[in-house]
Amino acid sequence: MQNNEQWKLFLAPYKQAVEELKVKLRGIRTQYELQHSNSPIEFVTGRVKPLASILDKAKRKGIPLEDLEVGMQDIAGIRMMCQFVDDIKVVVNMLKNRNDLEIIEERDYITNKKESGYRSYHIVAKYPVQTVEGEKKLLVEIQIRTLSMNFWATIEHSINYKYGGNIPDEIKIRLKRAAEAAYSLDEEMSQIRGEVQEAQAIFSRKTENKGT
Ligand code: 0O2
Repeated sequence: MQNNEQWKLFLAPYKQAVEELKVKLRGIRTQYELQHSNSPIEFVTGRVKPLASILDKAKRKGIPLEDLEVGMQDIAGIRMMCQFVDDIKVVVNMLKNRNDLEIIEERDYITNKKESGYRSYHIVAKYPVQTVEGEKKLLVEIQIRTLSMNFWATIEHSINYKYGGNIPDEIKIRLKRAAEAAYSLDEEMSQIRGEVQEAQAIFSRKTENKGT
């Protein structure tokens, strides 16, 4: 692949996969809301990896550009945020039961957090996209994490970017401490999960009544 047009063509089905999955997974959240039950999904985001990051990662990991489709699992990326750690299991099981996803790998960085302090549950799945040439099964990476894990990962990602992957030791220590604080926050919230969900149900009924 040399020119911009060829890259655009290569990335188009990935963009479609991300857009479709965002709609589908946000739809699940809406269904929970309409049923007046607490949704295990707080919000869903998605992105196609920018070309510069694809080239950078391919170089770093020695992936030949002609093998990107099989060699790079996160060109299409979806993130699903949950309020509570226990919701993550519910979301993972829901994804496993979908007919449009074929799970091929799971990485549990919650039970086994990364050295950096990173926690998240990753699923790599094949997702069928209808293209001009017919159906194409593409790899998508779905990251499932709590709001607290997401806050930490977003901040750490920017700091890592700022320092080109070489975060100074002093900041690394602070980030590890922040990761521990994020873990404690998840633990504390899990302890009062019932209270939180009851309050949210009352609040959503109140705002709904005001709207009618
Ligand atoms: P971006 O900008 O999110 O697309 P590797 O990429 O080498 O870390 P691998 O085997 O390709 O690992 O897949 P893995 O472990 O599932 O990690 C891929 C993605 O997980 C990363 O994508 C990040 O989004 C996230 N991630 C993994 N480790 C960390 C971490 O220590 N801190 C943060 N903030 N995120 C992490 P990219 O390619 O880094 O970038």
